[in-house]
Amino acid sequence: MLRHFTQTRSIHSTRTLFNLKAAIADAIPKRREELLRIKKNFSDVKVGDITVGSVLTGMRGNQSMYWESTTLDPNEGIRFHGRTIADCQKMLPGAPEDNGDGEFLPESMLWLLMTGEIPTEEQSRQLTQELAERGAKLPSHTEKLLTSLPRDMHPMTQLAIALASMNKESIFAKKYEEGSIGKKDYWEYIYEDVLNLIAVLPRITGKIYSSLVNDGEPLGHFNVEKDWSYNIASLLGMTVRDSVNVHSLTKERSNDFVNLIRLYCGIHVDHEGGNVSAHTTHLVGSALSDPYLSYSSGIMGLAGPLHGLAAQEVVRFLVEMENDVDSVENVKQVEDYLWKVLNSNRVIPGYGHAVLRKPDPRFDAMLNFTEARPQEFKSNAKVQLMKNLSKIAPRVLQKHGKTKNPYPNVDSASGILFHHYGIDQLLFITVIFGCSRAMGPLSQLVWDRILGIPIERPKSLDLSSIKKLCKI
Ligand code: CMX
Repeated sequence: MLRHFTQTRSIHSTRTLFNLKAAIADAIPKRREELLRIKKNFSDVKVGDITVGSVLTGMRGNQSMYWESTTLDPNEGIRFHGRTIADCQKMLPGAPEDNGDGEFLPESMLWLLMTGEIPTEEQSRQLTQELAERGAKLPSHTEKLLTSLPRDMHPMTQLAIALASMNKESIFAKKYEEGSIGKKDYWEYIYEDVLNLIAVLPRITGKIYSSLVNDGEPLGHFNVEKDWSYNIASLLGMTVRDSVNVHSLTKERSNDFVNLIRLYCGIHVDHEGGNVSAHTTHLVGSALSDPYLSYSSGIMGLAGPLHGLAAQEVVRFLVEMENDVDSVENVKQVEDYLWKVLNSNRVIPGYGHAVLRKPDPRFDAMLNFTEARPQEFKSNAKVQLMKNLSKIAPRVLQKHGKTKNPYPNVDSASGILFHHYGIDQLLFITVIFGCSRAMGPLSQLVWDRILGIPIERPKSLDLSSIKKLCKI
């Protein structure tokens, strides 16, 4: 179902601050004081025991990172400052032109991540406008660099390179080099970089996509009056106004695509701190590398097939499976295909999770998007296969007996929905994930500097230390 609109107001703040930076500044004294008090009085409280098993299995269950905005419950899924996806769909403001019928704006989510508060309509609009103003121009050196990259370079590599190149624009790096700022002020410059980085992502994304499909010629233009997701859609050539409308979408289908981007980007922003892209951004940022370098590193992690690239792999998988089976309704043939993959010691992309132990609520949200538009999706065999698979694959994976979570994760559905509307460049799909994921880890980076979280430096163990601990 589409979003049920609820008029909201800031739940903690008694006064309304329309500017995000001012709202963050307002929240700082209380948060700093709280954390300082906890550090001073409770530093000896035990969080848990780290086992040799945890050391040897990618630090599973090792609770050792502070993360402000999101927590992941193995059974319930993600919460954004305590709110579920369904809460966010009810409470976060959407685009004014949707009159309460569309998805919430990722900008509204960004406000929630950064402040812990549900933004009012006005606050959300203000942030949309601020991002549009900041994102109107891509630095010319980054634009030239992107133009010069080989067309067949993976789009995620192009995204990482573009972001790293913007380190030249970093206000934080400049101020730090000048020696003109003290620790307490770092966050203000990190914030400026973070907002500038998020703002320019639609442009980078559009540029990478146009290189892939249109010889680098723009497919649309950036409209400063419109929201961040709309501009992503336009620059992909998917809107009726502001773009060449590559697939001749009707107004309604184009609006649906814009809302798909809003939904997708709104719920992919963060998945607490331990996932590879978020953790990498936080780790690199802890060395005071600026947000461009930090998030460029996060993107390189997101580009791994066990993480974000699974979205691309799922589409490839569905395309291949559809060709292999007589009918996507043929359960026996689908099962046989899955066994063939498992028996050749490969993973089924889009299934399993390091933390979740139930179906991913983000997957359900993407599925709901299709259920709300039955006519749109009913004749797409790949979308039907994706849905059938979500019932068949858990049974097969359970029988296989290795995977701790046999259920679909978010990557199961997302790519194939973009593909449905015409984004058929498989390698490109994860770039849209990269747009969304910026919001969570980079909000954390702002708070890391506000709270003075130090450089991250866990202790490693060599084999002889482990043997000694095990008394071997
Ligand atoms: N298909 C086949 N085997 C799988 C599997 C899957 N989808 N998921 C896990 N397994 C296997 C693991 O490879 C592991 O095998 P070994 O013991 O031989 O090493 C075993 O089951 C146990 O793994 P686990 O503890 O259940 O899962 P992990 O925490 O190690 O890994 C994840 C989690 C996501 C990497 C894994 O489930 C996977 O590879 N899934 C497929 C790729 C994917 O969809 N990734 C996207 C995740 C979401 C995201 O980050 O975007």
